[in-house]
Amino acid sequence: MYDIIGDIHGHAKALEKMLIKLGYEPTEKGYVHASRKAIFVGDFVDRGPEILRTLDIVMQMVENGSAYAVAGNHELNVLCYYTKDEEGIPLREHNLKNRTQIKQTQQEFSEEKGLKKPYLKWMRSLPVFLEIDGLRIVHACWDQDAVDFLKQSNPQNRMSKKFLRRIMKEQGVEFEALMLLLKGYEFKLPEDMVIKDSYGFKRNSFRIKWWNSMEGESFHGLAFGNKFKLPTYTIPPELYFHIPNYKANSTPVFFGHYCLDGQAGVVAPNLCCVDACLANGGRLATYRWDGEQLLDQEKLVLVK
Ligand SMILES: [Mn+2]
Repeated sequence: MYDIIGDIHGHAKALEKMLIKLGYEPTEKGYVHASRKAIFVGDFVDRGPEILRTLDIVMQMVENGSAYAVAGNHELNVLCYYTKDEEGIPLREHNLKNRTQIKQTQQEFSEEKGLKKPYLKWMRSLPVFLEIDGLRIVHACWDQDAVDFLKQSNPQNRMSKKFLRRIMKEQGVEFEALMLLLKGYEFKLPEDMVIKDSYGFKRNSFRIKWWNSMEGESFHGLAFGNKFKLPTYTIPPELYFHIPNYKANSTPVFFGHYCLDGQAGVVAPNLCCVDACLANGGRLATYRWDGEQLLDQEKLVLVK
């Protein structure tokens, strides 16, 4: 059975503490459990103090069959930052905001010449989504239409250079589908409203929970957990947009990304967010899954 582990963002110590707590043993082939496998929901890089050590632990587990992993939006960003288009221009602009976001990762990569190449290669090998033994895993949002579209357009289900160059150039349906799975839905604020993200950069959109309806929510409530100063009045219905409902009888989905802190875990009987916001002073979360279709909050394990 599977242990689904949330966003790590370079916190290798918390990861090792979690693996030990779950009964994985350090061996020559990395962490191994006698009867279970780990599944990582992505976002290994950026922010934390030991990004390469985090990657080493996860990569070794994946390579030796002790774990699966999917890509997060931070892996996507790192890949686009270091991948150039046909004209030699990086797929992700090297502006202040993007340079700030990648800072820790870049610092660790630059400690030694040639260090980043194998890590980038591994990130390009990560599946965008995973369906396995009655489970679905994606970094941010399981949207069936987006999954079906990507299965057709990108059957290898990896973020190859060719795939990234194509979607970044076209900025079309395929790009939108990938963004939906790795970043989820974003709410675009009216022109006169601006917020700051956790890095202090101004934004006019923010992530919203795809498993909840917008009806009756305030701007403040919708921007859950963020330190944004947003009005507490109810969002006018003309600003709602439709988010497809994930059916209650569909396969359980595990995802990270939302930095839910104390709210992490089972958000619907078949939906579980395992990101308890380790990167921003929260904890690392894992759901221990034993095949159940109705998820149980008691099966969430947390470490500081
Ligand atoms: Mn994320």
